[in-house]
Amino acid sequence: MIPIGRPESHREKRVIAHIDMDCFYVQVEQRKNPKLRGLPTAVVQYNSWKGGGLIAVGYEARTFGVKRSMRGDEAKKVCPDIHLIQVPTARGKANLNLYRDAGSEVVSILAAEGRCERASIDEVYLDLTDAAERMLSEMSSVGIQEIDEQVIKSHILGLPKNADEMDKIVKDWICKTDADHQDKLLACGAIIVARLRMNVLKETTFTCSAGIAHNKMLAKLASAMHKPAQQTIVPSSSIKELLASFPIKKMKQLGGKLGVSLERELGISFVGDLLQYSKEKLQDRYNINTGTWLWNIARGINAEEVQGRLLPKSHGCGKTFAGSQALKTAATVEHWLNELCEELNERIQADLEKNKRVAKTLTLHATAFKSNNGDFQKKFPSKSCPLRYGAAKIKEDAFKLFDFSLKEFISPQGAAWGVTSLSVTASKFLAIPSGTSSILRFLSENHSKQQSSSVDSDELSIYGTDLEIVYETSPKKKTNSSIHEESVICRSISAPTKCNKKSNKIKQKNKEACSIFKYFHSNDASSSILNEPSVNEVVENYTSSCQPENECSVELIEDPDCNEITSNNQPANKTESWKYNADNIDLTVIDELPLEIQNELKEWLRPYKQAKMAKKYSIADYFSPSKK
Ligand code: DCP
Repeated sequence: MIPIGRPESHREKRVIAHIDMDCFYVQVEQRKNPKLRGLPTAVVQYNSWKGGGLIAVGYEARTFGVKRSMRGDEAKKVCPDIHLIQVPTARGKANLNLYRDAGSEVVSILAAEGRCERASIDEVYLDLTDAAERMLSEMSSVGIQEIDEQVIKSHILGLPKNADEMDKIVKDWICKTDADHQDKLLACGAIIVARLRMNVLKETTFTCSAGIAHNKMLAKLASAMHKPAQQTIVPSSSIKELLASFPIKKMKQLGGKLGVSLERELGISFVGDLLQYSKEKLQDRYNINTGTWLWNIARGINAEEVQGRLLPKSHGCGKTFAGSQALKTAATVEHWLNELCEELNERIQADLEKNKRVAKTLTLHATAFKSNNGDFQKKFPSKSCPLRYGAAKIKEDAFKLFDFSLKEFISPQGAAWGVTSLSVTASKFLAIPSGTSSILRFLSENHSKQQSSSVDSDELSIYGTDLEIVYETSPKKKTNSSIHEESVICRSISAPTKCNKKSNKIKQKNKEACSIFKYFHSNDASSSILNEPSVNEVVENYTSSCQPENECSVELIEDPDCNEITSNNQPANKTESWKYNADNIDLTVIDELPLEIQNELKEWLRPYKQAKMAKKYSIADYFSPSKK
């Protein structure tokens, strides 16, 4: 996806580092078995055909010509002494937990100096602007005195290349007192990054490489330029030269169709070649955003912020079934989906326990072929639905998603098919409220008082204890699915048996209530924490939320491709849901709540945080049954 093509004006002097671990899986294996250190080593995929596909190649093996595109047998030919380590396996597929955990160790060390974004299993962006500014102001009187050897080994783009005097050239650049402010900040960034890299080495034994620049794009390009265990600095004055010879295909976003179009239609080979086109021309040829983004990257402009994110954005479990292994029956697909969903469930449960966050969306991706017609370009559609915790539910929903997609894939005539890869992903993570007075607890207590309800508030909490309560505003309806038969659903995280005992009671108590619960429940996408409609319900809700006349801002599916799940078998069984346009809520009522709750609410209501109206209502108005 092309990032938003924004100008970079407000923080031109940012100091951004991109840290990339060197031959990461190999280093992890070498730490596990130190005898492998210094020896040619590669990590191979689980599939052992022709010695398994190489997925990580150590630098010693690279000197023999071993490449990631090779299979183990081929690597043995060019490097007979190579040590091939097989990726650990579980449930008949690769288990990457060892590497993920090692990546987390590194992130926790790197996060010490500034905003840190975990970009992949072994890559991190850091925004070191504040740390560099601090260092610069501390040094302003005395200048940079001592420089670590690692800093002196930095590569600084645009400096004369004289191997004999490189140390002196770099040292002079780092310590230059009359350098401009931007370069001084980069010099401080380089010192900080060298220190962080040393810390990573000391604490984990891993080496990494880094790029230090004024934005993420340039930092990323630079980190790959000198590996392993080196760092590269991109002063503003060097950007033009760097991009003039930087192949567009090496830019992450230009590896696909857009890159091909630039090459074929505009004759562009290097990023700098784009300079010959005006912004208007690029916008006309592509679209406003892509055109602006292309115009910007030609000049090394990139305003993307480093996201403060130490945790992975999503968890995905997948497996490929190449050649004769392709899955050709629903039963084999179900078998593998079960395995993948088991693993996904374990990972999101561990994530929930450790990081106190829940995933909102389950997505099923697959690649497949079909036998009947020439439409072999047709992709197997990816589908999403709200994620319901629990292995059985995930399996059930994943299989339904697969079923929907398959029907679409083989329509209209139907055909024999084969699946060559399958994956399930949990994404759109949301922090769960911390502390004892969660919004639900607070509201439930107040609500209970107002309704003279005897619902035991100890049982109303999000994840905090055992139970979750979900309020459904619609009259009970029948679906083909057996997933949701109750209009109030209790969900148990740790004690399933307690769940159903009180559901009918609670259901009765809250049946007619029109409370702020429902407002939050139906207007905020995060309400999927509370309610997890089945895939069938999503079909209905999603279909209805796509109607242009529907004012409701509830969107149960957030599939970026707006990948509609069609409800082939579903009657248009519309439920009456609580639809409250966020613009019609007087958000100033939030000020009446305790501060902790206010903060929590503001997080939930982030998209609507601008209060649009003068204060007219009180919080009590939203509790009133007549308010509906
Ligand atoms: N990886 C994988 N399959 C791929 C590519 C990578 O499983 N097709 C894994 C193994 C790598 C890790 O991801 O060790 C990081 O990938 P990188 O592309 O960053 O490559 P390396 O870290 O292995 O090497 P380099 O030092 O070139 O970055």
